[in-house]
Amino acid sequence: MKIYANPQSAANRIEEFLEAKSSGFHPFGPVAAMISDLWWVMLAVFTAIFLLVLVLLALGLLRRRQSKDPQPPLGDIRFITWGGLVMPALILVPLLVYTLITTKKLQPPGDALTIRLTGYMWWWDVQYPESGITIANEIYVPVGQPVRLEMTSGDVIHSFWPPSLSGKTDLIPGQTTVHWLQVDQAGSYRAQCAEFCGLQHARMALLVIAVSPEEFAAWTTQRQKPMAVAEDATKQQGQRAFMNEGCGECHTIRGTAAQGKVGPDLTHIGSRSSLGAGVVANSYGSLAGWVANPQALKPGNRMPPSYVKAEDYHPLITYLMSLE
Ligand code: HEC
Ligand SMILES: [Cu+2]
Repeated sequence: MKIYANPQSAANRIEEFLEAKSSGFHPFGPVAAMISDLWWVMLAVFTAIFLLVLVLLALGLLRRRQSKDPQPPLGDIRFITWGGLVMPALILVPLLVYTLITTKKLQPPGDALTIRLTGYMWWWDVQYPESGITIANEIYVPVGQPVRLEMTSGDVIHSFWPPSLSGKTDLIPGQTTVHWLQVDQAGSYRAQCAEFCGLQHARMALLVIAVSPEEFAAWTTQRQKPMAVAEDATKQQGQRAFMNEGCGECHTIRGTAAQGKVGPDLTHIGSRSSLGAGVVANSYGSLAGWVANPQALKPGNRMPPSYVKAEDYHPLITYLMSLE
């Protein structure tokens, strides 16, 4: 896992998405492991019961009927007591206790790093209140540290689901749901919106990127800088175009007049691994394509087509890619 020094290389960003782990069968942290253990125990117990029922059914079918009585007696009361009351209680009560203990353990620990996650149609806003960083569609976390997620929604109900890190948690408008996770191994992990939320629900992905604590500290320092200084003429022209075309009505670039809150924060768009919440890997080409016609890459999304002048195109994209 690297924090990109050079935004030009699209290849490793594609890899990042392709290699992102996303299987609930391979937990990479304690929260996912607890859920997965519980699931395996339940699967084993209920498979055993299912097989037992099938055996009893087979025995019943094979056994020759003893009497010609059209209404056979209800059966032995002991069979009903044991099979209908005692056995289910012996199986279900321990499972209930196990589930309650797991649920208790799923409460976030006190010393966690807080991240605020807000779902929008169809992207994720990610804020680090302790360091004042805002990014979108990816969450950087330090390996081995509990992360407390405070989640809400800006429009409809969404659901955050990183299968190899934790279960699903709903993001509900007007409410804050709290959950936590911890990643034990550096790497990228895919998360997905798991609550149908409209046209582009399926393309509302999110990457959880786990880096070593040292890399995370470096990342934090780097992302805290407002990326405002467009040092050469091309980038300055690009920055002017951004302001003149109304992009700043919807997007924020910290340190500039662009303070819009309708779309993702673009302060560090140059280092984003993907565009459109996982639709394409971020590169000069895909960024130009996105700005020219966002509706082609992600039909129905809430960014209107832009009318950037031909001569402003290259400067605008160069400027945005330089916002590492
Ligand atoms: C009416 C509001 C609006 C305007 C105006 C607007 N955008 Fe967007 N933009 C959005 C929204 C909403 C998204 C998120 C779309 C999605 O992924 O579903 C977005 C996404 C993006 C992204 C992808 C960000 C990411 O992390 O995936 C870029 C880059 C972008 N816009 C650049 C621009 C530029 C450049 C302009 C001006 C030419 C502009 N936008 C104008 C609302 C807007
Ligand atoms: Cu959704």
